[in-house]
Amino acid sequence: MKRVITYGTFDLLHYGHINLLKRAKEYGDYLIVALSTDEFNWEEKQKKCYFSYEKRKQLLEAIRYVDLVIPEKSWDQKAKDIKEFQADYFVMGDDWAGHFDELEQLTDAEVIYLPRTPEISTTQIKKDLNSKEK
Ligand code: C2G
Repeated sequence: MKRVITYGTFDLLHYGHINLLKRAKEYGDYLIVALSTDEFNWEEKQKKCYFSYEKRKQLLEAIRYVDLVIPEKSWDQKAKDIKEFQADYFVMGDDWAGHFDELEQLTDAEVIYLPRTPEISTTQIKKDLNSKEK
């Protein structure tokens, strides 16, 4: 059983996120998503989520590629999570390329950065919605 772990806010959930989760799952049989809590998002990423952690968790749990959702409460829980959940792969979009390479020294997991889906982002969605309202 190969296990994969990934991290993110996933708000507003869109097909770029789904593309990432789909490709991450292809590395194994079990995909764990560490979902940023509302507090972590605000304190560490200055992101005010549209959907609460519980709602974002509910959405992720409905995705066929996702097997388990756990909370992401701090930047430095990744090595512990990888060990606790025996993850073989740590997968992120390549906007994070290079940021988590040390996990290959700290754990047995392979770090993989996958190309982002370029044309979609929550910021873009909000911009488009605002411009349509005018
Ligand atoms: N993503 C993607 N394509 C997009 C948008 C996002 O592939 N068009 C990927 C990101 O690269 C990331 C995942 O989807 O791997 C989740 O994206 P976000 O919710 O924006 O996550 P982020 O805020 O970058 O949080 O500790 C790591 C952080 O929690 C990552």
